[in-house]
Amino acid sequence: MKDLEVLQAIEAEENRQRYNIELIASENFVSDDVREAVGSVLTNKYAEGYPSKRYYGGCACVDVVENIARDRMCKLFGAEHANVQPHSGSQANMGVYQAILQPGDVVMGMDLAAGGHLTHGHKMSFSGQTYEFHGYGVNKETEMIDYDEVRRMAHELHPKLIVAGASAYAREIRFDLFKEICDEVGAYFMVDMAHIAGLVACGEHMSPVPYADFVTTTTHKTLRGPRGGAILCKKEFAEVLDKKIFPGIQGGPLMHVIAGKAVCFGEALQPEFKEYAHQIVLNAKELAKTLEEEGFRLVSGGTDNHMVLVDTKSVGLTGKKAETLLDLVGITCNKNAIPFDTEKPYYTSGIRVGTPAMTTKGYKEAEFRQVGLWISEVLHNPENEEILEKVRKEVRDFTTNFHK
Ligand code: DSN
Repeated sequence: MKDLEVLQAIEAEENRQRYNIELIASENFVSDDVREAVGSVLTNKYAEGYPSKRYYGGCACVDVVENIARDRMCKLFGAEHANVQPHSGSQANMGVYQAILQPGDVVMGMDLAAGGHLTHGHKMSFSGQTYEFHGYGVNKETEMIDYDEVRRMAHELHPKLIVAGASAYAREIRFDLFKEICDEVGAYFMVDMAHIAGLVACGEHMSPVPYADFVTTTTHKTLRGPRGGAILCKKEFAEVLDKKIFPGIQGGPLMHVIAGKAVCFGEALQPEFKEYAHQIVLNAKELAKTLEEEGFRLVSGGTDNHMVLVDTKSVGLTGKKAETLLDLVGITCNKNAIPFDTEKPYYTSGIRVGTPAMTTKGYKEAEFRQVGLWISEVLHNPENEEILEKVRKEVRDFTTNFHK
């Protein structure tokens, strides 16, 4: 690259990814093939429309790519229809809302404060500003979704749509129960499976596809593809959904990213990916066990998926302080609100740690146990410079030897 200013920043980020332990639950490391697709000449091509129905000439090659992506995604999840054009998870969610809702319609989604996502009705997001969202949370004792409470709210509010899915929830989501509730009140059912898509693809989490009218996702989290979004739906909604994505809310699709999605779905169809997804869950359970043994309180007491939500107040730290301390020693995670948090969102009372990225690097239970011990050493000794320096060096030595 001739642009040295940009090159230097990219190289610095390459180093950060090489030597840090990446525990952000929504991040991953894509394969060289995915990167090659995303960095390909397909970035040069306009292709508004859909395969065989484009508004530009010269689309024969990108038509092939988009068809491969759609077919593979349907096969991977056993779905009837796929739209692989959403630029992001947020756009995927917007596309579904616009396909079936009118402004002001009543919708239920999981509260951001309880582990939901901004686009599930937060007042600062288009979702909460356009529709009348009502947030459901988790039970105060179990810190898990209270399906009786969701049912009670649904019968009271008569929502047109119920949204399930979360970005900070470590337990299995019972899509079958959500579907029962939707049927009782005549609501559409949408699942945002962005965080768990890779687990769903491999049977490590209940699939929403048999139950939901629409399933949205991102492709870059547990699914380990390029940064982007996608939607699955039943055939009956295919036309209205496709029209909402284009021309409704997007123009030209990012064909290079769609090529990356096609490669990612192809990889996720391979037997090795099943092993990978299984290992993600084993690793999360090991990390949870280690942290619990080390005296941390875990939200909901453990994990069923790829992440662990840690109550850092249980060792006297805000989430922000914990995130900063771990960053100092080369462990990257994010502060995260925990249910019924009394701290402001900038500080929070917890951190979210996830296993997808380091499982890609080859970590198994033994490595994740060590990561848990380092987290414990740091967060139990926040003022001890000597210990912080010792862990920083241990992490650096370990990643230098272990990471490819
Ligand atoms: N922002 C993502 C996450 O980190 O969970 C969700 O889109």
